[in-house]
Parts: sequence; structure tokens; C-alpha cells
Amino acid sequence: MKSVLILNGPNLNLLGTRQPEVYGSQTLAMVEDSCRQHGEQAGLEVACYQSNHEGDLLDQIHAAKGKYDGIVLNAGAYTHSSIALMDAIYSVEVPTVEVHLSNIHARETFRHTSYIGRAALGQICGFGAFGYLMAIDALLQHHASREVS
Ligand code: CA2
Repeated sequence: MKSVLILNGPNLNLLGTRQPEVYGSQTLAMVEDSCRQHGEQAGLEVACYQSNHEGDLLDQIHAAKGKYDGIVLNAGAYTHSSIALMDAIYSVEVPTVEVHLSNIHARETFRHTSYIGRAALGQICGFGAFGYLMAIDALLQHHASREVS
């Protein structure tokens, strides 16, 4: 495993500006920096991208095939609505870990459903920005276990 794409969806560019009790006080730039540092320690290249547009996120997922060994995806509110993002993850076959800062299962009922979760390797939620680092480790572990088997 050599490279990972950290992909963030709608409104996550606003991190650190409002609702720190729900999403923490770190800005997206801070979260991305700690992902880069964490990846560097494991010899990984980490690329980061954020978009508020579903089509942009789809394009990034399509372009990840053959380019990245894994995706860490916080699709924001598209998590709960986007069959298109789910289909894209299925189709590119790039191992994807779904991340949420908040515990979506402890919030409003409409946040309990994740289309992303059907196509992802797994889901990490409720651990704030640390969840992104956990997701990188989960991808590393996923690749390591496939190399020995
Ligand atoms: O907990 C998460 O990471 C979410 O993906 C965040 C999304 C929400 O729609 C999902 O249900 C769970 C919302 C991101 C909004 O982020 C903001 C942060 C600060 C200020 C305004 C928006």
C-alpha cells in the first residue's frame, strides 16, 4: 500500500467554524495535515480533496482507480442520500473506509442510513478527527493482511 486519498464531502470545508461540540474544533486543513503526517510515518503518500459537489466527488472516486490504494471517505450529508457515490465505490474497487466525525447512529434517524457503508470496507464514526487516522490504519491493515494470505 503506497497511497491514500482523503476525500471529504459537502460542508466539511467549514470544519472548525461552527458546532465544535459535534464536529470538533480542528479545521479541515488541520485534519488533512495530521493525515499527511500519519501517512508519512507509515511511508504512505496522502492526497487530500474536498468538494461540495456530488459530481466532483464521483470524478475523484473514478480517478482513484489505479492511482490510489485506498480511499478514506467522509461524504458528509451525501452519505445518507447518494446511491451514485455508493455505485462509484463499488465500481472502482478501490478499498474505501467510511469516516464520520460524529457518531451518526446516535443522532437524527435520517443520519442512521449510510449508502456508502454498503460499498465500504467498514465505517468509523464518533471519534472526531482521530477517525481519519484510524481509517488510514484500517487500510494499511487491510492491505497487509492481503499480502500474507
Ligand atoms: O459526522 C460527520 O462527519 C458527518 O459526515 C458530517 C456531515 C453530516 O451531514 C453527516 O451526517 C455526518 C456534516 C458536515 C458539516 O460540517 C460542518 C462543520 C462545521 C460547521 C458547519 C458544518
